[in-house]
Amino acid sequence: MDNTRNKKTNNRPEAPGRDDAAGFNGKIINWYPGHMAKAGRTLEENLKLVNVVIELCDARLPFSSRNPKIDRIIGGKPRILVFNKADLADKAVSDYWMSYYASKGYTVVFTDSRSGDGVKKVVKAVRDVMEEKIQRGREKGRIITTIYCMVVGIPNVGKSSFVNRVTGRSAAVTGDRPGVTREKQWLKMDDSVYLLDTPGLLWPRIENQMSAMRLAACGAIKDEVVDTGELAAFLLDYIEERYPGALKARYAIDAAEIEAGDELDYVSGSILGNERLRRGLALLEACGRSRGCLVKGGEVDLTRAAAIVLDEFRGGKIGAISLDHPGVIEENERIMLQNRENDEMKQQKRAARKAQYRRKRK
Ligand SMILES: Nc1nc2c(ncn2[C@@H]2O[C@H](COP(=O)(O)OP(=O)(O)OP(=O)(O)O)[C@@H](O)[C@H]2O)c(=O)[nH]1
Ligand SMILES: [Mg+2]
Repeated sequence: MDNTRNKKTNNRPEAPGRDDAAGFNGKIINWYPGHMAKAGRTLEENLKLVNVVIELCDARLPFSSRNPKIDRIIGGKPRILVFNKADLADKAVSDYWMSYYASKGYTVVFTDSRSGDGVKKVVKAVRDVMEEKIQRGREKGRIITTIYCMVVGIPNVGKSSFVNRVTGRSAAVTGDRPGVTREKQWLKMDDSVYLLDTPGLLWPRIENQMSAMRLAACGAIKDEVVDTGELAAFLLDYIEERYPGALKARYAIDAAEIEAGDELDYVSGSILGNERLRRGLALLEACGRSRGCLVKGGEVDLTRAAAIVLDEFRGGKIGAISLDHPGVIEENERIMLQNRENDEMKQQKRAARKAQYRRKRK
């Protein structure tokens, strides 16, 4: 992005590369690189070896950090929905999502893999969801003595931290267990519950650009492929709206006194819409000024300011903040409908162009 605001320029950030981009700025491309396809195949193989799936999500994003195709991927296997990084999320919003998913029949646990909070509850939940199956097996004379699980989740939700924490970094267990011959290792969660040492990587909900923004804000999408200025503007506008006072406490800025600029020189076509973008950029400029991110002429270096804000948000320094508020499901439906309509329109236009071309050639 251009470093300063209020300066007319077409010097937009370079368009992200074709197969490794999330974009924003009105353009979304296929984010996931080729290795995701391989990861998907490995995941499928590993899923065959386990009885229970631990779906690890980000507690700040109980909707956006879930894989949209997860049900199809794991099929009918028992699953525990674990929301990690609960220490960084707003407790009241987490409670909402807890009831929401519980009402849909999910077993839900919130964890903090850094302190270990809630982690033991996951082991108990795994036993509980298997109880019925074990009982049914017993009735048929089949004794199930060991439960095998695996963790699946999108990038950066804390899969490795969770695996380490829940197994107490126990030594990998080898022996007569499924997968061992294929060089897979099982870690002990307790005497009869084992966890595959390598978590499965899933892709997040990127078709929805608002979810993609939230994911990027939490670090699940690399900064290199998004516009960090637009991202920080989104985040600050959201925080000011939902957590009034948080920015004042952290950056000593008074949102009421900050005037949004008239000019929007860049990121036109942002999903945020001009009004939110203007407000967010004005807040970003104020945060940058307050932190001394200035360039010659006293203008604020927005790229530096954005890096500070994003880093502090991710580290929980602005407060315990949830980005998926209860309205995101309806918002998602609206966006997906809009996406479908746009796709249809594109197809119609393409078909019309083809027909015209054919007519001309005749
Ligand atoms: N505050 C907080 N930070 C966490 C928690 N769990 C993990 N982290 C941090 O989040 C970052 C990512 O954690 P990882 O365990 O590497 O996540 P991952 O899902 O294995 O990441 P990839 O393998 O890159 O997909 C690290 O900086 C962790 O310290 C948590 O519960 N709370
Ligand atoms: Mg990892």
